[in-house]
Amino acid sequence: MTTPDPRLFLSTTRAAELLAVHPSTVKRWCNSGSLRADKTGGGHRRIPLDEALRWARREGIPTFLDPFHPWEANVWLALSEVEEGAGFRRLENLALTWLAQGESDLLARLLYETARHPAVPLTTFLDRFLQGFMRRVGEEWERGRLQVGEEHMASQVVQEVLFRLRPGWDRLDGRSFSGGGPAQEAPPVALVGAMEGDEHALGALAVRLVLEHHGWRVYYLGPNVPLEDFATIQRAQAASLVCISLSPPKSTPDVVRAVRVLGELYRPQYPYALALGGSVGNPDPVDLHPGPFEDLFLARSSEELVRWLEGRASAGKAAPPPPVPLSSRRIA
Ligand code: B12
Repeated sequence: MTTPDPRLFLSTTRAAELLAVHPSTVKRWCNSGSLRADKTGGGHRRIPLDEALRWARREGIPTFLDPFHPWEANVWLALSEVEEGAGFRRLENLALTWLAQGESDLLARLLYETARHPAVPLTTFLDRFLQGFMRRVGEEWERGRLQVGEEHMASQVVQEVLFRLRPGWDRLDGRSFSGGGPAQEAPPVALVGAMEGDEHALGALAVRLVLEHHGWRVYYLGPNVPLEDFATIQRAQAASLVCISLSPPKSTPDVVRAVRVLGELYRPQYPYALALGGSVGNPDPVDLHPGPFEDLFLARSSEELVRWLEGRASAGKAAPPPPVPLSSRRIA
């Protein structure tokens, strides 16, 4: 017989977190005998997870584990590992299992709840869990253990989750996703898209999400965006930041070309910083002229982007000029 995982026996604090009540309330329920708790050798209460969930259902208390029934314990253990700093492997395994079983709703819930978990900052979710999970989807597909359709299903689920995570996605009152209301200062504007010839969109969507969570208004241009379009729309929207995402096999030569072409199309009266990220390779500084940009930045993760933006903000970079109406835009 195997010993049950001790993490399935909750302290009053953990049970209180799960049930969204104060620990003293959990203790009161235990003392009255209505919520069953065992005692450790040291006299501390331990509430079995299944007992806590049964109690929650009986009392009509919703928990974030409800949508995963009957797999609550699997999700709980996988998230416990993340909280303990043991990484995302168990969560990835669960996500891959549900993908292979066609359980796309469970997969979406798992991604969504992980992203909202207090122990998982947004950039950690994107750079470690999401990127790692999709890397494994690619590997499983290469080994013939996942079909192309299942890889597409994973991409679709990720897109839907990245949309749901946008700040204010469900507000229908006309306020922007970046949270800037009519009474607030106009938010800085960024363009985000994937490199021309690159059909991978999730990296760019991840960058949009991070920028929106940092108060940017983002024009998301999608995958496979011609470099000229970045230049035209940057001016039309007076964007102060252009972010381009590259996925393999894109690499150093594509970075060098993007910087050169956008450098040629740059107009000093519409200054902006350029960030290229993802599969950027290791360009030789000799090949990569910094060009006329306010700043040029190469990154492999959303975490690096945030640190760079924070550095720029504290250095007090200039505010962007007012937008040019779309009708008056000209490339020359
Ligand atoms: C999903 C996927 C697809 C989907 C994309 C769907 C979609 N809507 O995006 C589709 C089916 C379209 C696709 C197509 C192809 N794919 Co594909 N794909 C993948 C897969 C499995 C996941 C990529 C992904 O979404 N990752 C998740 C995101 C969140 O991670 P990310 O992009 O790395 O972004 C993170 C960071 O890089 C960074 N970041 C990204 N961009 C930016 C930008 C900035 C500014 C900053 C700061 C940071 C940043 O932040 C993000 C968050 O951490 C990868 C496997 C892998 N190892 O990644 C293969 C993979 C990239 N694909 C591959 C291939 C071969 C192809 C195809 C050529 C297949 C074919 N024969 O048609 C085509 C290429 C089409 C084209 N012209 O681009 C190969 C590339 C191999 C290589 N070295 O060349 C891979 C590695 C799979 C493999 N193992 O073979 N693919």
